[in-house]
Amino acid sequence: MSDKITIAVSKGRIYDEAVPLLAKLGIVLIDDPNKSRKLILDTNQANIKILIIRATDVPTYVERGAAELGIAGKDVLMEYSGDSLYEPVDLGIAKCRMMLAGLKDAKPVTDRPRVVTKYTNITRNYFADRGQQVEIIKLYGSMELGPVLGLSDWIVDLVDTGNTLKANGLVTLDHIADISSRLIVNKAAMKMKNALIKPIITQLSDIVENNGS
Ligand code: PRT
Ligand code: MG
Repeated sequence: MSDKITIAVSKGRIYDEAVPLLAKLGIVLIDDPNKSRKLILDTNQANIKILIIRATDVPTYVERGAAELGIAGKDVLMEYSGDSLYEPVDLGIAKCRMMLAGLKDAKPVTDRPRVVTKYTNITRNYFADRGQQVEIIKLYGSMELGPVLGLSDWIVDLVDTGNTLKANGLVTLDHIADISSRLIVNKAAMKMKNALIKPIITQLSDIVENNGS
């Protein structure tokens, strides 16, 4: 059995908030992804590497065992269609809310409102639960433009400060889910490398419960 552990993380806000958490476990990055083009980063522990990939790819790498562990937003996990991942710890980082939003001075919507989003599964489930017919239009970014340019009535997107919505004349209409990042674990690795993975889970849970101290 290999004693190597690879942790998949996305660059940006998750990486920025994950680094201090990992440091509390004694896992310290040697390479800086903001200065290096390396995608597999060394840490101070010879058997632990950090993989830097796109946020939406993290569940795929972990489910298929290319990485034993990963850190992924609940939004990405809710949208992901695979179902064989363990999700043992809510890390409480990169927090935001999944919201339905629309134009501030919107006209009443038609019987089949159009919704732009990059989260088509979450949006489909949300409206199915409410028994409301909608037309879902997939976009990969700048969702806020949908209602502004008449592409859609509503958007489903993540909101943190609310500044992006406000700057585009949009208001929130409903709260769909609270979002934070989770530790995810490959199922086979959980069995095969339990001696390495279990302490990481336990320590991370303790750190999060004690509010990061
Ligand atoms: O950028 P890339 O396409 O590679 O991937 P990504 O956009 O998924 O990565 P990144 O780093 O932007 O987001 C990673 C994770 O951070 C997401 O999956 C969420 O779990 C989490 N997160 C937390 C957020 C936000 N807060 C957030 N505010 N992700 C995105 N946003 C965006 C939001 O989509 C909107 O465009 O920020 C804007 C709104 O912010 P406010 O502060 O103006 O409300
Ligand atoms: Mg982004």
